[in-house]
Amino acid sequence: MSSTATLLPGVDAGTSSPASLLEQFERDGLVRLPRLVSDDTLRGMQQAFAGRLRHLRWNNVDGYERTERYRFMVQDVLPLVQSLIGQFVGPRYVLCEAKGWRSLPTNRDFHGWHGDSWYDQSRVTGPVPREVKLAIYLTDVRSGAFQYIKGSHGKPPHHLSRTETDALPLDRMEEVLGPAGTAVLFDTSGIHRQGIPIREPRQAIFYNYHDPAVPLQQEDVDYYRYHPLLLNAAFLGGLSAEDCRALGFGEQATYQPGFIRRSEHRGFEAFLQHLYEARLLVGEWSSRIGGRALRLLRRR
Ligand SMILES: O=C(O)CCC(=O)C(=O)O
Ligand SMILES: [Fe+2]
Repeated sequence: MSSTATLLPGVDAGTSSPASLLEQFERDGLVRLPRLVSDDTLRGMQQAFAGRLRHLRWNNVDGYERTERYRFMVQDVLPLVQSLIGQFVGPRYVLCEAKGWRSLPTNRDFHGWHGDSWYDQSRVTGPVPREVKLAIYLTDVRSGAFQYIKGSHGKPPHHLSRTETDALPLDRMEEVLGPAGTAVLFDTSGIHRQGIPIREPRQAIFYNYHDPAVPLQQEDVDYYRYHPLLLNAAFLGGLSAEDCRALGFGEQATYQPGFIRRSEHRGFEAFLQHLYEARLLVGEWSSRIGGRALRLLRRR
């Protein structure tokens, strides 16, 4: 985990000082950040991500998750970045989710324009609690870019109806096209989506920061979204007290002991499990039979 200074090596004090980035973020709800990671780090992130995209997560394989047709989800990607977030979003914010996805080519607006719903809107009725995401592209993005309506943040987030979508001020839309390594920070209450058409697969990771004390909407409690981060000890050297706080060390607000996620595919999973057991059994028999045949051959 690096400090702000080392994570922002290329900040040009003239045009993108932290103060001007902050001003832009407050006004528009999003800000493109200077390149946050070195070429080597980016390559490492791309390799690690590609490794997780090789297989569906299953049994002893830690791969991707698939719950929809157009995206492969990778959970718990390493939180490599901690930078200006504290300044941007205040002292109580914690990295609450680190995940990325590979989006597949399509013309379908499968996600649609929305603000991210995450907190319990029946219990939190005052000002919209701030949540920000830091997005980093791992592939060059020439289509299917992240799109954001500038200045639309700060209102209770929801999925937009057809009528609301038709009335969107698209002249205020920022489209974040850019090479791998492009980073953008956005207030998730602002209206956004992945643009269409997506002409080539896009890989991106999204780090989510909010105050874990804010009550979550029921659907995210049921799913155990924003579970405490699962971290790799190899990367946890030399952390400052602030790094530890921002990573949620000791934070139990969202922890659910013994959590069991309800599966929507129980029958199908049971079927696959039986099939796999049958496969193991066949493997065991064939190695026994093979071993016996080999012994017989040797005796001859
Ligand atoms: O994939 C995208 O570009 C949009 C992602 C998004 O809606 C989100 O992370 O909240
Ligand atoms: Fe979103």
